[in-house]
Amino acid sequence: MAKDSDRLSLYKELEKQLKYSRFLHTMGVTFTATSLAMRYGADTKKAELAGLLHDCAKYIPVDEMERICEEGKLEISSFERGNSALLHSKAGSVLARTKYGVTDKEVLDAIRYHTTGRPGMTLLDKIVFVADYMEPGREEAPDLAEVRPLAFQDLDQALLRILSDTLVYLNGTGKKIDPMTQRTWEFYEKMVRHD
Ligand code: DGI
Ligand code: FE
Ligand code: FE
Repeated sequence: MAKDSDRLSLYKELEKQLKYSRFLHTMGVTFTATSLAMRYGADTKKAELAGLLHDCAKYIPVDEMERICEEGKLEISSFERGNSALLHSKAGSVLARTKYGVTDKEVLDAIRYHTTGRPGMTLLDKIVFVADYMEPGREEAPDLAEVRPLAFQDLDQALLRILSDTLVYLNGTGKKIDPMTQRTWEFYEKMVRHD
């Protein structure tokens, strides 16, 4: 994304590739991530690029997502297999590299871990993860009115709050928790409570 014209063509391409509601969500994540990057001194261009591409694989059939991950040499755990909610982030990071020409590892990792997080997230990982949850188009989560201002005050506190609420939500729906989501929560629970 060296030139402004390249960036504009990426916006146009994603508008074509995504359902309109997903494109609007993508725009929301992009400008929210960019704003958080300004607040926390992260690279705004990287935040923009990761926000734009974070859900680029969302509408690919799940067997195709698996094929993309395998081609990209990303292992699929038995938990992830067949689960598009978990695989779209991994497949998205491969497509960001192979189809959209992203070479920056930080951007690729922020896309890859945007659904589960990971222990020891980078600042960019956190920004994309938090922006995905709180962008203005999101309405589902009950705690958004608190999370949104908190994200601009204390990013780690907001991250822990989102992880905790996601676990409660997943338990409520009977969905199984991915071991990576669980490990991420444990990591930040210890870190944020004891610092
Ligand atoms: O792609 P988005 O809808 O913008 O958001 P996302 O990438 O955070 O994906 C959210 C979906 O992923 C949502 O349906 C819940 C699901 N999810 C997140 N963590 C886990 C999970 N599903 C399972 N089974 N286990 C998890 O740990
Ligand atoms: Fe996603
Ligand atoms: Fe998203």
